[in-house]
Amino acid sequence: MFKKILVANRGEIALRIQRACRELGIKAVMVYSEADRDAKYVKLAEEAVCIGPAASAQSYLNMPGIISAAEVTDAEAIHPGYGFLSENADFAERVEKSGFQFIGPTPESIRIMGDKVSAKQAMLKAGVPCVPGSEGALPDDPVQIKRIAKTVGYPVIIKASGGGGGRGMRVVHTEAALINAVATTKSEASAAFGNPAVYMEKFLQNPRHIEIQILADKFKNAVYLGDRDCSMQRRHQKVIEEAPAPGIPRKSIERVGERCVAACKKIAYRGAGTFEFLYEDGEFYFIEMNTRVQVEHPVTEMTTGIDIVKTQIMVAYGEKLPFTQRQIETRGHAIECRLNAEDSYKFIPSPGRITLWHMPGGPGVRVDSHAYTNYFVPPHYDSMIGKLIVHGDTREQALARMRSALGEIVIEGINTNIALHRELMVDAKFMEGGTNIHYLETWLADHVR
Ligand code: MV4
Repeated sequence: MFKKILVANRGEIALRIQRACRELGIKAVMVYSEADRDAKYVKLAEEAVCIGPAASAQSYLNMPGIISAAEVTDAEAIHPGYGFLSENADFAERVEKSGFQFIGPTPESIRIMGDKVSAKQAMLKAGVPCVPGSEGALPDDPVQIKRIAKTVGYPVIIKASGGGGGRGMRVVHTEAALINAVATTKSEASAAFGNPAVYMEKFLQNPRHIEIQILADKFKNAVYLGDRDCSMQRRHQKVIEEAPAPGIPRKSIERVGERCVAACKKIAYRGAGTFEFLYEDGEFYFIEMNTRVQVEHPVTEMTTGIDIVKTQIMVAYGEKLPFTQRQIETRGHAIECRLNAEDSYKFIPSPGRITLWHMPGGPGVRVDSHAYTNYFVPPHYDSMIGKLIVHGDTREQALARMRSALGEIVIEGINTNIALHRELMVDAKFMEGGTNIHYLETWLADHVR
């Protein structure tokens, strides 16, 4: 096994990776910005290297700085976490060219999935169901664009090939608006992603966001670890995630899971990955693949008992997956609430000193956070300061445990979204299960003056 891994990230995921390393007997080298100098996981680390000032562009996105840190500390591999450089194919390539193992898929896989047109083409070819739409990027000819839209049927959505995660999209309801919408999306895409290519899909009006977690090794073994429902979101930021997705027949999940596994084998995918789907009227439609460990991975760890981060490290080293699909069983229900340093209803970020941090416990309760009493939440990064995850035998038990756990939480000194979570856990529609991607935003519009 690796003797030393460099963790190229911050916050709760840096701590999560450090814990996986410790369990595997691997030394973790942490890199940190000047704003994260006092982070506990930096003090707890075997080694830590300051890679620059607070601004991400000069620290957590500084490729030469991170690779130099790996060189001076004799690390053998680099774990990118999520966000920052985790889905940057050029970084993965530079890491490997410098002689380190990138803990993630190959640069080629990252590149294919980063380009949404090539990702969709690869998935279509591998038998994964996709949203009906243009075959590849849209042509320039307006007559042809109109013909494609007519075939797909309005409303359609124009998406930037270089986009993803909700960036660079435009819904079009009529032919009259089509050509202008395509032109605007193209010029925005060109400016934002350096790639003007756009594609078209049928616009699904009320879907749920369901994703499939997969793990694959370097020997074309791949498994799926079940599904997650991430429909509770606001402005493309997930707020609550759960596993399994309530009300979806297990047979449907098995079918789509098997398609994802087949696709992984076909493209020789390795590492952890997530297939994102829209789910509407009983059908799955692939939209994007994420080639990193995700924020919400713990709900899957809780229902499968599999340590996703440890497995990422093991397969990156070259070990075979230690389980087959038949050995994977999901048990019970898990829910995750993202804990954000922000106003519960206005969503204004609330960095600053946490004067009291009291976390819940008890059966089936997990807290993934780097925060503590007296921790200073820096203003330079994402507002997520931790995650509260609960597991129960049933969704009802998980909900009860989440309510109880949220009741025990005390965070003083900053504003948080705990009050929002407390309200959502007693919301009749959420308790019923199966709310769509618009539910939370509609709820907020009705509940917040
Ligand atoms: C869509 C869609 C409806 N129809 N595609 C937004 C994020 C990006 N991953 C894809 N997104 C969407 N694609 C078609 N054909 C609606 C969304 C969408 C969405 C998807 C998942 C989670 C939240 C969302 C919020 C708004 C729109």
